[in-house]
Amino acid sequence: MRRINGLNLVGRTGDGKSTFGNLLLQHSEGSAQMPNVFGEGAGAASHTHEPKAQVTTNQAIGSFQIQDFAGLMDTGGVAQDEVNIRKIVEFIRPQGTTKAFILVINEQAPRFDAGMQDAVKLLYDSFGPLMMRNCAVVFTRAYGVRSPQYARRYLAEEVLPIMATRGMLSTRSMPCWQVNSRPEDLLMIGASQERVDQVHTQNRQTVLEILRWAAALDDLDVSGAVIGEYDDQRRIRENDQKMAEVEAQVIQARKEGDEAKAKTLEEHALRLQAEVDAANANVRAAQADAARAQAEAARASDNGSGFFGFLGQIVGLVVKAVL
Ligand SMILES: Nc1nc2c(ncn2[C@@H]2O[C@H](COP(=O)(O)OP(=O)(O)O)[C@@H](O)[C@H]2O)c(=O)[nH]1
Ligand SMILES: [Mg+2]
Repeated sequence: MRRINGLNLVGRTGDGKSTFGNLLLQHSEGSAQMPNVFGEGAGAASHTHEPKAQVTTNQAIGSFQIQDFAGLMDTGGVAQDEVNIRKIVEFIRPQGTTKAFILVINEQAPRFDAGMQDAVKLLYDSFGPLMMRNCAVVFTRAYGVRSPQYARRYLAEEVLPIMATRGMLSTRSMPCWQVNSRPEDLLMIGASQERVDQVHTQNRQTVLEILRWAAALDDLDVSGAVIGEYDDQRRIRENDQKMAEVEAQVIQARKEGDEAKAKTLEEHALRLQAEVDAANANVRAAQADAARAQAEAARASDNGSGFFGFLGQIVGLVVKAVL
């Protein structure tokens, strides 16, 4: 199967997924000007729109398929959310693997509230814990008022700990970027053309960074994604099942005296075993990470929650290190 390298844009309606998708297309190709493929703005923000995809190739980095989806946490409510997330899962699963999920958040009104948490959790429960390793955040409408440190802190304090308490695999270091996807709008508030050009240049650098980040990721296996029903144990069972089938074929070939066929099958079995071992190790590592993150989050809320809880932990660690 041709590898698709999907970059999946998810987030709240109106936060700028489609506009950012167009920005990715515009800057990923050499100097080519891509038309705006993804419908932007109020009319296009309808909560029922179908997934849209567009391939883009950067000679140095690779080919990616930008995939734009209807908004999470839509005005259509929880039921519409489920419909939309089902569409995301059904669209991506047949692709076999995917590259990355990009959670798009409007920097001017960043809210990781209960509805958004539910939506992200549903995605997580559909694609599995490894999804979080292929996940990043892009803050849109970043007008330069909030620093990159602010963005990272927002993630570390407001998003990742909540993910952990909601049982999602969490790290303190999810990559994030800031963009202003509509630099021309700055002219309307009196910015100079020079400033606009600067933002274009920054956007281009950011887009290339994101593509490089995505290119370096391991593919995420999505072939077993079912909405809300990701099941590690089932995946491990399925892998073991595949192995058992090939081993049975080897035995059968030996019985039939077909040593050449048995050898070929055995080589196949060895390759498969390596794949299965790697997949299982990944799943177990993700489970261990999730358990650790949960325990950490529980400790943090014992120590007083949020930033100061986190600070307390760091102080605790430093004290331990000194002792
Ligand atoms: N100035 C500015 N406007 C943006 C930015 N991102 C999105 N918008 C505007 O916000 C509105 C919603 O964006 P859209 O991409 O349709 O959001 P979606 O529903 O998440 O796909 C549109 O009018 C965009 O022009 C940004 O980075 N800067
Ligand atoms: Mg849109």
